[in-house]
Amino acid sequence: MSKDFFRNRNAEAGFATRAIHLGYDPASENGALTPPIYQTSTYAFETVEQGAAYFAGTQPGYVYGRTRNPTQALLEERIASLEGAEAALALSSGMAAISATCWTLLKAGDRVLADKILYGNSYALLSRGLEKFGINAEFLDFTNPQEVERAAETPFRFAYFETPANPNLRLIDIAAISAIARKSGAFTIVDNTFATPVLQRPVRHGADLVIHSATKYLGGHGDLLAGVVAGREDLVKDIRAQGLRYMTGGTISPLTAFLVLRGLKTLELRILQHAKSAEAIAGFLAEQPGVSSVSYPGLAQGAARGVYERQMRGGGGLVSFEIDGGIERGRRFMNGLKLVSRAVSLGDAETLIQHPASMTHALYSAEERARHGISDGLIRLSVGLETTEDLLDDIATALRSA
Ligand code: 7XF
Repeated sequence: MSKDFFRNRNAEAGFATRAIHLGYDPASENGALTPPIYQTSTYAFETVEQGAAYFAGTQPGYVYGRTRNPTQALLEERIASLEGAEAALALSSGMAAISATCWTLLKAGDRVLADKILYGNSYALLSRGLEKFGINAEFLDFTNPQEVERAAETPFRFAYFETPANPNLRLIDIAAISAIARKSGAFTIVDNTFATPVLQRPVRHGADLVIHSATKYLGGHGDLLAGVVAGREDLVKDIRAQGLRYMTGGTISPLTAFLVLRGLKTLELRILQHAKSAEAIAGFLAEQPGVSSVSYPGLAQGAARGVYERQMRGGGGLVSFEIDGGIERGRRFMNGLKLVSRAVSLGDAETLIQHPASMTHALYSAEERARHGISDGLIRLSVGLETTEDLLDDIATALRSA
C-alpha cells in the first residue's frame, strides 16, 4: 500500500490499518513487503559539511545509532499515530523510558506527585532513586482527585500514574488529574502499559506523555524488552536529545524495534481476545466461594465505573484477586496450576501468574505495601491467548485442590 493512501484520505485510516501499514512504502525498499531491519550502528556522510549539518540539526539525516535508526523511526511513527500523540521515542525497556523521561524533565529541588500504586521498580526509581539527586516524590491516592488538588497547591513538576495500576488494576481519572496538573503548570505522565492504545489513549484525555513497557502487549510475545515514551513533540525531542543520548544510552536495538513492529500488526486482535478471556475468568472467579475479591477493570463498580466508561473501551487482559486462606492457600493454588505459568511480566500469548508482594512489588517494603494498600494475599493473572475453556479448567482444578 503506497504512502499516498494515507496522504489522500480525508479520514484517518483505522487503528489496525495504521498498525500494519503506516509510514512504510514497499516500493522504497525493492518491494520488500516487510520493513527491513537497518542493522547499522553508524551512517556515512557524503561530505564533512553534510555531517556537521546533521549534527547541528539544520538538515535531517541519520548520524549514529544511539539516538535513531530507520527501523526504530518507523516504530516510533506508528506508535505516535496509535496513541494519537505528536511524537514517540522507543527505548531499550520500560524502565529506560521512565528513567530517560525523569532525568530529562527533573532537576535537583523539584517535586513530583505520584500515585501510591505503581510497578515496583517505577516506585523505587521515583522514591529512592530520585531522592539521591535531591528530588522529592510524594505518593498520594490519585483515585481521590481532591487529595491531588490539595497537594498541587505547592508547585510540582509532573504527576505520574498508571491506569489500570500494577498490580491491583485500580483506575485513575486521566482527565481529572491532567486538569489539576495543567492548572499548576505541571505535566501529566501516564503509564499506559496495561490498557495499550487499543483500549485507552491518555493524550486524548489531557496527558502530556504516555509511557509503555513495550515488553508487554506491544511486543506481545514474551521475546523482547522495549519501552516507549509518546506525547508532546517538544518533550519527546528533549528526552531523545538528553535522557536517551547522554543520560541513559538506553537504545532499542534495530532487531527489537522490528519485533515490536511485528507485534503491533496483531495488537488490536490480540487485546480484544485477551480481554474476552480475562472477562470470562474474572466472572468465574467472582462466583467462587473461596475467592474473597476480584479486580477487573471491565467489572469496575461505583466511581471507578464512570472512569472506566469515560476513558477505556474494554477491560484488558489482567485480573487480580485474593483467595480465602491467605498467602499459604494462594501458594498452593499457584503451585497447582498446570497450563498457567508462574512468571512475572504480562501481555504474552502464554497465561502468566505471579505474587506481587514477593515478586513485582518486592521493592516496596512490607510497611510501604501495607500503607499503600498492596495486599500480601493479592495474586495477579495475565490472561494469555490459549483457549478460554482450557484456562478456566486449569484454574478451577487448582482452586479445588488448594
Ligand atoms: O523495563 P520493563 O520493560 O520491564 O518495564 C517496566 C514496567 C513499566 N511499567 C509497568 C506498568 C510495568 O508493569 C513494567 C514492568 N512490569 C513487569 C511486571 O509487572 O510483571 C516486570 C516484571 S518484574
